[in-house]
Amino acid sequence: MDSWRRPSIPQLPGHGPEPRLRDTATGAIRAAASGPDQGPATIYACGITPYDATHIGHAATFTAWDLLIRAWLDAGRAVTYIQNVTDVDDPLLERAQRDGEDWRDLADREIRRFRGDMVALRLIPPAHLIGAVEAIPVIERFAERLADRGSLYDLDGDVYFARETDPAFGELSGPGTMPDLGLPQMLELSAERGGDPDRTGKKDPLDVIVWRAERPGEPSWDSRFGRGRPGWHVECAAIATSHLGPVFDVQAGGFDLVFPHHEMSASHTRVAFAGHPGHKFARLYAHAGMVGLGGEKMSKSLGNLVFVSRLIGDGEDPMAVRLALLAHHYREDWEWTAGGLSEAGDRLARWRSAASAAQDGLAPHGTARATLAQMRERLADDLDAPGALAAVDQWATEILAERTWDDPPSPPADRAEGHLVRDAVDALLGVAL
Ligand code: 5CA
Ligand code: ZN
Repeated sequence: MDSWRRPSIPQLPGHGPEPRLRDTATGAIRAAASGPDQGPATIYACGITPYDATHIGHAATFTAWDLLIRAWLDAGRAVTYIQNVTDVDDPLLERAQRDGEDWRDLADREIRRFRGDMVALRLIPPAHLIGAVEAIPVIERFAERLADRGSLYDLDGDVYFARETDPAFGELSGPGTMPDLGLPQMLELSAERGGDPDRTGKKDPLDVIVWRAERPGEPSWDSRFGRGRPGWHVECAAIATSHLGPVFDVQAGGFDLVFPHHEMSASHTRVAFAGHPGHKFARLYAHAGMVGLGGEKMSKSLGNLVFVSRLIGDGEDPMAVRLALLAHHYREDWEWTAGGLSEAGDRLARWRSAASAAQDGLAPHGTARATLAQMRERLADDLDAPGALAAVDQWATEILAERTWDDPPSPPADRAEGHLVRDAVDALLGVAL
């Protein structure tokens, strides 16, 4: 499906360092991508299930990956970015049913709205935005690989993945990893997040559906597994590997996707590509904290949502919304508040005044370059956006203090200095001043 319009990205002098990121599996902070001789940096970000508008939690998570992509580009790396849209799945069908709407109309409307939100927030679009429905042939081919390796079984027409066929199951979140989930927690999370651990007849309660047989009133497609629709984890495994190959740099999503979603997609891929040499699926797993409202995780099922489109429709500056997101480290769990948004608005106004003063030459020599270096250093260190914001705050404070001088400093010797921080804020933070 169509992606969205790419924002302009100013060229900055020189390059920033290669970004480093915390890997959920090991807890280690390390280079987010393998060396440049291995080709472009590659990232697969799990996308929306389009049954409601983009809320601030989604926006915060996608903005984190946007910072990573901007840091890679600034480091001189080419980037291949893939994102999916889960445009057929239980929650979407349930919402369409509840509202008496055709599920396709609901998905199309929300995907259109999502694209608009992404453009307003100046997020770099993926090279390919891929819907589950359009990817059905790709998913079927991937599932055939699983079948060829004897890892699928039938239960009353539904096709399940036998996790016992993957000896490395748990590599992301099982015992010995940082999340260190034991079986009881895995069972609980599986039940909470779309699984069916209690269904009788399964080989293992954690086994997941790869192909769900047609149910009355549900959409379905023909396949070698019969009429039906794809499971959720195989959707992302198939889309990611069809574009990025069996090994890529970063698998990204919110923390709620660690288990079962990312564990299962990785497990599917290990089995599907058994025999392919070396490591499989993502080299690094990046997860963003959960944004809450009123003491609970913001979620479509709980209904405690702040929509990006509504904020913007109510006249909020999208750049203030973006700054409100960037005020929190991406791995933090935090609460959306009106106060946070108004502080972001104040910061934006301060930065805008400082940027015009700098353009008028009211900046002490060298401060812009030092600010750029600090921003690059902070962002390359596990996307420390609050640290980068603090560097720009300090620059703005110095410039706005200069304005009160009776005898302002002479215009910068280097004319580029006058708009350097404005360009850096744009290129690295995605905030247009
Ligand atoms: N379609 C699947 C992924 S394949 C899905 O999880 N869709 S979603 O619409 O529920 O979420 C889209 C992205 O936003 C995911 O990365 C998810 O982890 C993240 N997300 C959802 N709720 C929040 C929240 N409250 N705070 C931060 N991120 C969130
Ligand atoms: Zn996914």
